[in-house]
Parts: sequence; C-alpha cells; structure tokens
Amino acid sequence: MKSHFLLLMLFLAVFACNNTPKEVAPPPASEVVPTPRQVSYQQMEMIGFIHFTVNTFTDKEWGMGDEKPAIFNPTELDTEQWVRVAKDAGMKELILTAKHHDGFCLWPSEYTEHSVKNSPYKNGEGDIVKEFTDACKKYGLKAGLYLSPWDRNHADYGKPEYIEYYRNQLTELLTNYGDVSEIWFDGANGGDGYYGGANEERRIDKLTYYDWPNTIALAKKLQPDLLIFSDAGPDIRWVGNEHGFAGETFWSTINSDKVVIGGADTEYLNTGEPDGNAWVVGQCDVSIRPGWFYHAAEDDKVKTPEHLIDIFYKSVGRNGILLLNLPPDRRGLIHENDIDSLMQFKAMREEIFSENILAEGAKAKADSHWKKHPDYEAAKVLDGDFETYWAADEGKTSGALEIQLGSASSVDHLVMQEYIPLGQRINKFEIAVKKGDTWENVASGTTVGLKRIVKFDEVSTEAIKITLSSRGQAPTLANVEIY
Ligand code: FUL
Repeated sequence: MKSHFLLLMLFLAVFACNNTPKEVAPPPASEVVPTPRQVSYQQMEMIGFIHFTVNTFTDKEWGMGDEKPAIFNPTELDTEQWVRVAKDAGMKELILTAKHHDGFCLWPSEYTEHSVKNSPYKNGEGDIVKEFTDACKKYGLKAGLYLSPWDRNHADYGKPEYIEYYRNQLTELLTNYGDVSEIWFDGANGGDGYYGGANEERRIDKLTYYDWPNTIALAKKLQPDLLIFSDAGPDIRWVGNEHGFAGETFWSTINSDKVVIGGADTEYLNTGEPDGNAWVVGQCDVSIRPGWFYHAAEDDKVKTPEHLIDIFYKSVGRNGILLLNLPPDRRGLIHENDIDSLMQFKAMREEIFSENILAEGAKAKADSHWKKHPDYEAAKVLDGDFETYWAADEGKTSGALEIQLGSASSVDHLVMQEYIPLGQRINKFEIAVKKGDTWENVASGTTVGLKRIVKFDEVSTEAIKITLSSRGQAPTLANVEIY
C-alpha cells in the first residue's frame, strides 16, 4: 500500500514537471531602450497643440514682440471647449503655447509686463495657463506647455541675463500649475525683433547660448516625470518636417552627438539610426490649417479628413506620435470647420480599425520562439496584451509567423507592434497572404517600432504570413491586428 502511494506521488511529480515549463530568462534587452514613461507617452498616439497668442489678433505667424497687450481680447475664450474637442477627437494630451516667439505670456508672469495681466482679457485678471491646465485636469487629459526660447520682446534677449529670465519663467510654469506632462522647446532662434525697443537683428550661438543641459536639469528637478521635446530630445524629438510625416524607415534611436537644438539635420531626424546611443521618441507635428495660428482667410483651408488619415498612417503608423495643432480663433474657440474635419477623421479611424479580424478564432504559429517556452510563443501576438509578446529563439535574427484567420476574410490593413521595452530591432518585414497553396506578397517595409500600420490592396484570404528580420538580437512582436 505504502509503495503504491509513493509510486503515485512520483508519477504526479513527474507529470507536474512535464506540464509546468521551467522558467526561462526573457530575451535580453538591447543596449538602448525607452523608459517606461516614454513607452506610455508614445502609446497615447495622438496629442494636440494649441497655438494662441497676440498673433491670433494681428493675423501673423510670428509676432515681432512689439504687439500691444491691449490687442489680446478673446471674447468667448473657453479652454474647456479646446479640451472637449481634443478629447472627442481621441487626443490624450494638449500642449499650449504659454509663450511664443513674440514673448507675450498667457499667464501673469511676475518677470514681465508683456502678458495677459496688461490685456483686456478678464480686465487683466486672467491666467490662461491656469484655465488650460484646470480644464485638462477636469477632462483627464495630460497638459503640456510650449515656452519659446526665442523672445522677440525681451530687451535682454541675446545676453546672459535672458537665460535667467527664461529659467524663471520655466520655474513658474513648472511650479504653479500642477503636473506638466511635456515641455516644448522650439528650435526657431534669433533674428530681428523688438527687443525692448532696440528693433534690431540679434543672433545667438545655438550651441552655447541657452546652456541647455542646465535648463533641462532644472526642469527635471522641478518635475521628475516631465518629458522634454526639442529638435534633439532628450525625451522626444522633432521628425524634421512640419507635415506630420515620420520617415518610411523610422528608428526611435538617434546618436545624441549628431543633433543640436535648433540646428539638427532634418533628414537624420526623419529616420534616426539603429545604432544610436539615445532613445528619443519621434513626434510628428502638423497643423490642421496651413498656419500654426488662426487666420480667418484659412477657414476654408482646413485639412480634409482624408489628408488627416494620411498623416495618421505616416506618423502613428510609422512608429511616431502625432501632434496635431488646433488653433483657437479670435473668440478663443476652436473653429467649427476644424471640429467638423476632426470628427470625420475620427469616424474614418473608427471605421477602418473597429473590427480586428484576429480578435476571435485566429491561430498563430511561428518557425521558432524564445527557448521553446510557451511564454514567448506566437499566440502572444493575438492576446491583446502588449506586455506579453512573441520572440524568435535565441541566436535568431529572423522569424516567420503564420496566422490563420479562422475563415476567409477580406482584408487591407495589418497593424504590428514590436515589444519596444526590449529595444527596437526589426529592420525588414514582408507580408504575404495565402492564395490556394501559394503565398502572395502584398507589402514589405523596414522598421516596425511601437506601431506599424501597413495598408495594402484589399484581398480575400484565410491566412497571413509575416516574415521579419532584425538587427543584433531576436525580433519580437507584442501584437498583430488585421482589418
Ligand atoms: C516652429 C515655430 O516657429 C512655429 O511658429 C510653430 O510654433 C511650430 C510648432 O514650431 O518652429
């Protein structure tokens, strides 16, 4: 009896060993990876810009700095309308031009008279940065602020004293308005301006004048979770154009020695490089109108929903985050035409991406997976969980995934997500659909990153094959969707 019992225990122990796979160490991370904050930032996909200042009232794009605060008089300003519109459109963060190149401040800064406090708006009692950050909080959007380094109003611009002024303003913005998600340092720099009445041309040395490392350190000390955008990062970078297009090949990594704020090579920023030493998220900025500020003459030049969806494919669909500008008009409201186009753009996205064919009944297999462990098998790309992922086996720099759709379906979009917390590695992909017994190639490309959206001619198929290669280490995929 006793020996039977021992045998049974032995049998159960062996059975348990065979069925509970041993833990294996996960695939090692690449040398350069994003911070968790950078990953969650990019996962927002779409954020908005609000360009609003004296330019709105002078009909200019760049104010000289000699504008009288008296002209700043929005009659129906409603920051909650901005936030509601942005939220309805699917944006998760809004960035306000607290100060543009003209130097006029939307908050009553204690360091200048050139602000809302000397304008008719709320008889000088208004604080639009406060109204804006409160509205963002109320509706659950993150708030970001743009503080132009170039200041065409300030008498000291070009002198060391101005840097102190700039840092004082940054300190006000990062101290008095709660959590700020992002600070935007514009690259436009130096030139003619009012400069306290001097009315002259002032040039600065882009490399040294602003002493950026210390300004960045100050900002991060005031708000450790803050992300900083500039041409060169350190956290978020420009993609080298204002059309909202990331490169067809787009690496989140760049070499920090090759970029400077205000003077970076736009082509380089548009692709990055796989061996870069810094992870800097690509941000694709573009305005819904031709200008960044509101001009009544552009009311009929608002980008169409078709244009906006093209931008979406070339930003979010190419491993970037989309920053779309919605400039309030002289009332202080986002114009009806802009809202119209935005909502149609949203409806188009919903129509295209509403029914992931792989959400039910699909099956995936791969030619290898990490150490043959089930935690890394192909099915992980179908579970809707970004944190679980497929990885090719140790030592492999390529892989093929075959996905059975369950039944024949008409498809024309494939969405892929690389598990970027381990790094960005995929440098080539091919997508094929099964036609009878053969595979027919429908699309190919290079990088994937957080999200790659591939659009191809509509085709009916029962199975899809993704063939990948990667640099250095095993390719990973956290998620695949088909529409
Ligand atoms: C540029 C600025 O000069 C434009 O006025 C605008 O603010 C855009 C987002 O960045 O560098």
